[in-house]
Amino acid sequence: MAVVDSNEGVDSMIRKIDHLGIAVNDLEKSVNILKAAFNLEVGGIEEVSSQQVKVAFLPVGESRLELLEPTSEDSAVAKFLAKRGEGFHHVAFETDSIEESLKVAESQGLRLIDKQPRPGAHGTKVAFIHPKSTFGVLIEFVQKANQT
Ligand code: CMX
Repeated sequence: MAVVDSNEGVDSMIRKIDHLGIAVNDLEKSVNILKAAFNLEVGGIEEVSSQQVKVAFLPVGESRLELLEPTSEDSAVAKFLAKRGEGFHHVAFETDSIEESLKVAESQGLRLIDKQPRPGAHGTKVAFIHPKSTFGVLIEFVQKANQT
């Protein structure tokens, strides 16, 4: 099997793991458990209407945990909870160019859920790659609000 080991021509940069997403049934209860057991702070709670979720971010060093509770039965996270129960939901890579990252992922044969970025929490732009093309792991690209 060929292994791609060259980034020639790739302009976008994955900066770090921005967050790990965990699907939960009860956001408040789960946040309280993480605060008490691991002495974590809550960076912010927000409803992301485009994704039909309520989320809480808990910084851990340079990265964060994102707890997700669905706000609608039709949402991706509600379906996930019904099928698999609470647990690890996605890994989010911070990129400095979400459009470029999507282009590269698609050119490498990955299945894009979002061909165009959509609004995420805290004014970010986000886009997802289907877990069936990345060994069962749902991958999110995040571009911070202050980048073009
Ligand atoms: N991680 C790994 N696998 C997942 C998954 C996840 N998070 N969610 C679903 N799957 C699996 C399903 O279990 C199913 O597997 P099997 O066929 O082996 O049973 C497969 O993916 C496809 O499932 P599906 O029924 O065809 O599709 P769904 O309707 O469940 O949708 C997905 C799956 C990934 C396309 C959808 O959840 C999606 O579009 N996700 C992106 C958006 C999102 O997740 N938003 C919430 C986060 C928002 C935020 O972070 O703010």
